[in-house]
Amino acid sequence: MTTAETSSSYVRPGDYLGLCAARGFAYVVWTDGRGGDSDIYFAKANLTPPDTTQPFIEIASPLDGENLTSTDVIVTGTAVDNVAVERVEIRSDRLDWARANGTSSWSGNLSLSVGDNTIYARATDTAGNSNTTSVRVNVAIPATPLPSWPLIVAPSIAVAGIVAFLLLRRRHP
Ligand SMILES: [Ca+2]
Repeated sequence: MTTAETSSSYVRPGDYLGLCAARGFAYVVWTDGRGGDSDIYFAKANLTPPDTTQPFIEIASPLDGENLTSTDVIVTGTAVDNVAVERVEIRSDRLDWARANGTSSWSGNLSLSVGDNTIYARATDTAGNSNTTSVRVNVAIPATPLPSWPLIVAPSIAVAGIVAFLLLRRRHP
């Protein structure tokens, strides 16, 4: 704290001269208020270094580039932080953020649209740092298959048979 020692003539009571976050201490320096050759006092307090490291988050499912056959999807993943993950939120590119269940291991439901979708997941730590990741997926709903030919042909033959039977009865009562 050479700054405090060399600037004593400018120090006023209550002056706050230094925050040495790297050392984990705050230094508060003040005089006795009488002017002149006032003494300088140092107060040292333990500080928790601020958490400026953003969390890491990963989407495990669905995979990036995956082709889905339903608009309803369960999104799962993991998140980790140097201190603690406070919350995980997910959204698609057409929806607002919604809270996922869990933090270090999380999951949530999303309703997607047919076509291309981007799924985002955001982790926020207890200091407010956040990090977002995303995957792109495509949703294509399979077309309803046509009934197989026996289901079409068999009733047609049956109807034709009944009609023929009725016509023959009318000609030969
Ligand atoms: Ca952090």
